[in-house]
Amino acid sequence: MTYETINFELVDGVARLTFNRPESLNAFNNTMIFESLDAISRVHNDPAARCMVISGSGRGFSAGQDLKDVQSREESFSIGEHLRQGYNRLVMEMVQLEKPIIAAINGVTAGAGCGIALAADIRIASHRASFILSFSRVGLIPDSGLTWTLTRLIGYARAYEMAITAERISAEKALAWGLVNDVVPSEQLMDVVSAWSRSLATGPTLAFGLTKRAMTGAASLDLRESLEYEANIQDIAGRSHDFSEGVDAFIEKREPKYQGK
Ligand code: T3D
Repeated sequence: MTYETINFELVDGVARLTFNRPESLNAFNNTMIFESLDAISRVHNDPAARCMVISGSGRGFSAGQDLKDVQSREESFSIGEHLRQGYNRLVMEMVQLEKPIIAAINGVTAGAGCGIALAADIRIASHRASFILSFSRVGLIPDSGLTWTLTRLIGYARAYEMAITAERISAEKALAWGLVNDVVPSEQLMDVVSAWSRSLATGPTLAFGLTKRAMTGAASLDLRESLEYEANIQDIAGRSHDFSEGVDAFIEKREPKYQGK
């Protein structure tokens, strides 16, 4: 499938999705939402894809919902239904993708763009990146999973502050608050992300995916239930090629050759 609003490629186990509407700082129109969903489903279905990188072209990561599209909506338009059919599916597909997703946050990210960035597993930000919960500026509440992801990452007080002030949070503050894993000079961003993605794409992909399942699932479990959930999931990891390869490589004092299964 050729795409209008995103670039997508799969090279050496790394799937790269780049939002490509730079004239609007990669604001989401419906086409970009559905093309992104299609790209994620390709990553899900292709065993050759072992890691995913999401980024934006130009100076933005994503400015959230395209507000020019909002102006042309009919009166009967349901934002709730738009969320259910679009952003909600995108966030769930990202969280349920059992392969690591890195958000390479190249610039400003606002509104639903923040939701997409926070649905990734690892966030590496350029020093030029910033985060704005711009919803309240247009009279909305945070969506795209942010009431869940943001409060868990940085706590209620900071999340609520970000939501009601809609102030721009710098990359440095985002790092201090635990919103991103690292901040690097903008000219080094893609090199740093490539090093991460190469390493993840040659790692034990099944275990990386099961770790995501276990940690996401644990959010709604108590300790006893989490222990049982871990035991069940570890049973799956314990039957993998990569587990026996990892153990053999350790005993034989050599680098493991993981197949991701
Ligand atoms: O509707 C539903 O389905 C519900 C879902 C809601 C989810 C949401 O995401 S709601 C929040 C929507 N997003 C925003 O409110 C952010 C709007 N953008 C901004 O506040 C600013 O652009 C930024 C703070 C992100 C960046 O500011 P700055 O000064 O660096 O750039 P700029 O000059 O404002 O923008 C550059 C261009 O991008 C500009 O176009 P122009 O004038 O050069 O032709 C601007 O209009 C365009 N742009 C930026 N954001 C959007 C956008 N165009 C459409 N939609 C946008 N969201």
